[in-house]
Amino acid sequence: MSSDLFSERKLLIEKEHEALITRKNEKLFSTNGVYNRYKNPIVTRNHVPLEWRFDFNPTTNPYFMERIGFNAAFNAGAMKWNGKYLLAVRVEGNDRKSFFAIAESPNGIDNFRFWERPITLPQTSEPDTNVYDMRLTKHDDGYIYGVFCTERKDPNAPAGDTSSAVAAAGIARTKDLINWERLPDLVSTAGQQRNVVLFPHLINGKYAFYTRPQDGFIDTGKGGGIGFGFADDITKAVVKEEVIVDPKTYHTIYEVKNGMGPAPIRTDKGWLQLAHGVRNTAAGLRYTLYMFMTDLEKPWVVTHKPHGHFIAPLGDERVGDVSNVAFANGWICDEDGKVFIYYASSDTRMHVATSTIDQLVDYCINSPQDKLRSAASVQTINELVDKNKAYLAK
Ligand code: M1P
Repeated sequence: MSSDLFSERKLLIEKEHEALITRKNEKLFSTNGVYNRYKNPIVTRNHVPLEWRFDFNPTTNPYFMERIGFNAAFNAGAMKWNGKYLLAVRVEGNDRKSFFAIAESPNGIDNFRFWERPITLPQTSEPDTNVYDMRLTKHDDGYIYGVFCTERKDPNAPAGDTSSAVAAAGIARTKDLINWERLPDLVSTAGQQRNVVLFPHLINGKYAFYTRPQDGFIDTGKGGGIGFGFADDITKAVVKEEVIVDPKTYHTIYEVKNGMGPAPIRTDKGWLQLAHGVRNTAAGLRYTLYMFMTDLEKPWVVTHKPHGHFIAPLGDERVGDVSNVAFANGWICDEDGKVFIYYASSDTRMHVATSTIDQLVDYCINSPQDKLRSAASVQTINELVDKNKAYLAK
């Protein structure tokens, strides 16, 4: 009886899993013309390999029950590797622990399949309680770096406080994305660091990081926004000084906090940057993505910054474990200028949007800036109406 059940369930579950992974994705029409969304999420918890979830031995698992459950697959770093589109996915188990696992696609928009095993991340002398949000950087020094958040219980938390944590930037490097060398965590003057991104080139012989200094685990406190700093040695990375690249600002979509997304993309007009901004609402925090460009020689200097959000959670994307969140820490630029923007919705699943370098540069340079007041926004709209009237009257 149980052997029939085992076989029946195994057959059905394997069939559905394969159908999900090989499902073709469909590009959706874009009214804004800046990027295209796609119909299906690209990686979900249901993409997690069955071998990580089920015991395939009918003697020890006669009901073919799931032994290890997974809650979410989101916030993925990304890179092109041997012609394939790779995501370093934050996979979260039902036990709330996240880890990283590589999922690979032949085309960047569907058929994402996890490699055989999750990444085994070596530990420092202070073991991580939880790790998440890896940014991949292919560095000039020949290594691929994964910079991620490592979270540990706050040793100064009062007795009974089982939530307070300390977040730091963990650093690991690899040459094959399978074997990883763990380096010491980034040391900086801020109490806490999340959303740290390694810049792909040395600047004046130094490693450079985008940072997000903050006082507390949730509150940024006097941490002013996205920062930038240098470290002499990546094997003992210390950032002594951070300049603020993009400050959190009153009444913007990054009023409460912001954080850099993936490592920037170089264009002949400057570095394209993707970040997230957080504002507070009566319904809780709202995370959206925004873009800006920085100077080619001084990648900490903002040159162009469109107003408002670039991608906000839409429709089903708005609901999940942490609702109303769009978050991105990975994108891939093809040789022909096509850009794959990998974003997660509501801390639950991964999506892709596609665009091109030309479109994104045009968006950054030609969209109006945020003038920070309603009356100024109306003035900007009127300027466009006047321009259109003059053109259409010709
Ligand atoms: O829950 C939303 C996001 O919250 C954090 O982002 P930030 O550090 O900017 O607050 C991160 O934990 C991120 O993983 C998460 O998606």
